Amino acid sequence: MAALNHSFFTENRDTVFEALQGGVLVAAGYGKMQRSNDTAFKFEQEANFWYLSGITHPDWWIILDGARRKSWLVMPVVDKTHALFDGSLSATDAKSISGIHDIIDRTKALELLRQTARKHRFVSTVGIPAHHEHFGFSLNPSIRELKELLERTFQKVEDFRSELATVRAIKSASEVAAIQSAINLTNHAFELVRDNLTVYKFEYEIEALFTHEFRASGAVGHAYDPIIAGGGNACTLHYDANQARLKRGSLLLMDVGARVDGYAADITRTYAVGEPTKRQRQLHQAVADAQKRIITLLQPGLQMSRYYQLVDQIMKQTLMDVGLLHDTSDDTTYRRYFPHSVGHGLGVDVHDSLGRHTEFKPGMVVTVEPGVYVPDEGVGVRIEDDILITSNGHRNLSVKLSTDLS
Ligand SMILES: [Mn+2]
Repeated sequence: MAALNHSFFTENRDTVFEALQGGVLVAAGYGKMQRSNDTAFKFEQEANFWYLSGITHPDWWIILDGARRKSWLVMPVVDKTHALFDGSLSATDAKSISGIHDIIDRTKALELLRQTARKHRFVSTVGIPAHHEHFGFSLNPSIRELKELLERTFQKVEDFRSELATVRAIKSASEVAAIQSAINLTNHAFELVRDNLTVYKFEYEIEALFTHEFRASGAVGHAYDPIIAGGGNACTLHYDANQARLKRGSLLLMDVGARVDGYAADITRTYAVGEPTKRQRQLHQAVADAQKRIITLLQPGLQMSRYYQLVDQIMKQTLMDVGLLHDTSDDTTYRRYFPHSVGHGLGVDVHDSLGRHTEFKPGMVVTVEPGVYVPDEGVGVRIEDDILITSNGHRNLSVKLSTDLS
């Protein structure tokens, strides 16, 4: 696969320089997080920092001066012991990855920030992410630490997170190519699974096959924890234990995506294990039809609020058709059988924010993933494709993978 080179990150910074309108942005990469005792979790870089730099090592910072259109990378202090165990990134390598020529240390960076503060009262940073309280997440401390340092140096620190999300929501041709590579690899693995479905006895065997296909091709692996959910397990939306025995005569929901060149795929198919029942066929067909109708709606200029209204109409009709809803104004029942959003942006993050956009625009990549979940019947169906909004409509990037039941 064609790895992204420094011109990709230079192009990203050029886009962000425009958005900065002469301002200054200072952003932190993530630090390592403890897994247990003296071991760390496998390092995963903060998405915005990666988008701007391509650096996949911990504790680096980036400084962008929008007025001078100039960038600096700030190296962390790595002592000899840590360098021996974990490796470190040399200034030369950082330069060739990022295309940034000025690599400075923390002392130099503090000096540069103090100088900058004489000309700029405001500084922008990538602030603390939204939603973490809702999910009860602990946060990587690097973002807060940099923010506190900037607050000591500048009069005002502004959060540039949503501007960056707005910029990142519109994908360049190279980003679309990376997403397409991730999708092609994921589709290939889905086809292998589908064509050998009778061979597998357990969900984990299928997870292992996806992992093997992704790693064997040189991709970093899964963009998120894969969901391999047989029968009623599909009704637990974030089921990822993937341990259960597959039962003949049940449906199998798989929500899987590879990460290639930094970008995620996010695809769901629901297949029959053995001969499907009439009811299983009916539910699967209803979701497949709804998904096709929803994809047809997508075009530039469509207001997102209008899109969600139309999706609700289609999904309520779908639930009426299969006898699960009897009154379109009964939102409680509607939400019981279709409890999640119809989709999200897709990019570096598997749930990529669409920023401040309120309508669909060319270059956006979004998922379309309606589903119907009936715990009482031990069945869940979801079908998910990844759609690029084009100048005159849309293109289904994952269309080559059939949505059929087998
Ligand atoms: Mn998704």
